[in-house]
Amino acid sequence: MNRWIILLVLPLFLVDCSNKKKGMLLLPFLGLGDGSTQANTTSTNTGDGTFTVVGLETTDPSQVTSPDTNQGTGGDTSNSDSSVVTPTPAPAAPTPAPTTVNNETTTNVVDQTNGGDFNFETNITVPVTVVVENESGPVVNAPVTVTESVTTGEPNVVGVGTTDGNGSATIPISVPPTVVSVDITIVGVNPTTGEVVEIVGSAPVQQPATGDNSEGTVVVAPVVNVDTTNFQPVNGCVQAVDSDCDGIANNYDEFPDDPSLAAIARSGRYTIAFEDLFPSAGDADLNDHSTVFSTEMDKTPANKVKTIRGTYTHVAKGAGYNHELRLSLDVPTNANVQISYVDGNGNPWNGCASAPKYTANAAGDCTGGTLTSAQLKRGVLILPSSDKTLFGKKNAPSAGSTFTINDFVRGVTAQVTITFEEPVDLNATKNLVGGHLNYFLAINQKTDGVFRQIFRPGYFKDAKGKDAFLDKNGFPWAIIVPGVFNHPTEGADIRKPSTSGYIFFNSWMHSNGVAHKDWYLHIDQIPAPNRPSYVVRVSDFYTDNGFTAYLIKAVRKNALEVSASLIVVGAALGFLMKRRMGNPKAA
Ligand SMILES: [Ca+2]
Ligand SMILES: [Ca+2]
Ligand SMILES: [Ca+2]
Repeated sequence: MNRWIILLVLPLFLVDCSNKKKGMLLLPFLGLGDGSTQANTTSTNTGDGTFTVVGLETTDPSQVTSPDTNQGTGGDTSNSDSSVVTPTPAPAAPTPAPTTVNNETTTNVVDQTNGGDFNFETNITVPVTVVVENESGPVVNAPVTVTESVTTGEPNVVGVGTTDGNGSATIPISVPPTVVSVDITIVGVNPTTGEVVEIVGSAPVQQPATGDNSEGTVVVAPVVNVDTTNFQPVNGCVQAVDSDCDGIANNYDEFPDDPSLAAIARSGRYTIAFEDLFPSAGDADLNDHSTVFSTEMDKTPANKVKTIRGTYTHVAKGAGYNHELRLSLDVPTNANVQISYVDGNGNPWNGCASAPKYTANAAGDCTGGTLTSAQLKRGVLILPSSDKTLFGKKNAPSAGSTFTINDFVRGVTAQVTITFEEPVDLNATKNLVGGHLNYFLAINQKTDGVFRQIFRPGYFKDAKGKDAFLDKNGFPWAIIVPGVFNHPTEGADIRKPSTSGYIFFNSWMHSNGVAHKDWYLHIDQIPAPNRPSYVVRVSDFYTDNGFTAYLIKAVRKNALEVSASLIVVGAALGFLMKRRMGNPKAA
C-alpha cells in the first residue's frame, strides 16, 4: 500500500459540499413550472453547472497505467475474485483525464391532492429520477443517494437506489415542505486515473406557483439526466471504498460492514392528531388523540426496509371517547415486534396489559412477539386505551383558560421495533402516505357490533371512488404535522378564523396545499385585541428526554471515521473497472 499516495481529502470534500448547498437554495426559484396543479406538466431547466465532480481521493499520476496494455478478454471477469484489487504493473504511460459532467433537469408538476381529494398531507412526496450516461452509453449499477439537509442541518438520507439497465434510478421520497430541493450523489470511479469520484448536485422538488396561486409552490418531480465522461460505477467489490461490497460507498453506507443494509431513513419528529367522531364530522379541533412520534428505518441498498424503530408519546386526549393507536402494515412477510413503555417521568409503565383493547383478533398487544403478515395488517398496538396513557388528563383546555407547563401532562411513551423476516418494499403495497406509515385509531364505540377505526386519508376509497376518510366537507379525521404540533384548544375549529390559532390553515386548505405549506409554523398570529390563544403550546412544554431523543440523534454518525479511512484506489482499479464496463453485474 505504501506505493500509493494516501491523501485524506475530507476537508476539501466538506468545503465543496457546503458551497454547493449554498447555491442550491436558489435553484428551485429559477425554475419554470407553469403553476398548475395538474400532473405531468413538464418544464425543462437546463441545469448546466449544477452537477459537479468531487474527487474523493487523488492518485499520483505516475502510478497510473495505460488501459491499452492490460486489456483482458471480454467477459472474463466473472471468475475473478472481485474482493481483492491487486495493483497491476504499469508498462505504459497513462493518459489521465478528468471526469466531466453535464446535466439537464426536467421537472414534472406532481398532483399532491390525492386524486382531487386534498388529503391534508403536509409532507411532499415525489419520485426523484436520475439517469446516468457516459461515453459508452447508460451507466448501470451506479449507486444513487438522495439526501436533504434542511430538517436537521446535516445530510439526511431520504432515499437510495441503483441505476438499472437504462442507467436510470427512480427513488420515491417524502420530505417536509420546508425542503425545496434535494441533494443527489452518485459515487463512481474515473477509469483513467483510478480516482474515486462523486458526482454531486441538487434537484428541485418544489417550484414557485404561478397564476391564481402565485404565492405558493407546486411540487415537482425532477428527472436529472447526467451526461458524464470518464465515470463508471464501482462495480464488483472495491473494498477501499466499499468495505462490505454492497455497492454503497463507505461514506454513504451507515452499515459499512453489513452488505444487507445501506442507510437509516430518519423521519425527524412529527405529530399525528385525530378527530374521533367518525363517521360524523367532528368539531375540527384535531385534539381528540394526539401523539408525538419519530421513526427510523434501516434500508437495504435496494431501498427495502428491514427494521422500523419508532417512539410515540401520547400528548392529548381532548375527547370523551377512549382510543388506541395502532399501525397497520401490509407486507408479505412475518415480523418480530418488540415494544416497551415508559411513563411521563421515564419510568417503566406496566399499564398496557390491563387496558381495554378495541381491535379484535390482534396479536402481540403489549408484549410484541412474532406477528404474521395477516396480524401485521390487522394492526400492531402502539398506544393502548387513551384513558390510561394520559393518566386521566386531557391536555385540552378551552381557549382563554390558564394552561401552563405545570398543567401539561406528558403521556406514556411507546418504543417499538419491528424487524421483518424479509426486507419489504413499503412502496409496493400501500404502506406510506406522505412518507408516513398507516397509523390508525380504534375507538371504544361500535358500529354494527364492531369497534370503529379511523384512518388517515389516502389509504381507502369508498364505492364511489372518493376518499373514505374525508368527511362531507372534505375534512380529514387525522393529520400528521411536522414537529411538535400545538393542537387547538378544546372545541376550537382550526378552519374558522374566529377560533383558529393558525392564520394560514384555511389558505393552505383552500389552495389544495399550494399556498402556505408551512401553516403549522405560524401560531396565534391573527391580530385582534385581547384575543385568547386557540392552541395548546405543546412545543413549549415538551422537552426531549433520553427516551424520545434517541431517534433524533445526529445523522451520519460514522461519516467522519469512514471518510477519513478512504484511501487512494490505484490505477489497477481503473483497469478493472474499464474491463468490466462491457458486462456490468449487480453488486
Ligand atoms: Ca458498502
Ligand atoms: Ca452496507
Ligand atoms: Ca376535541
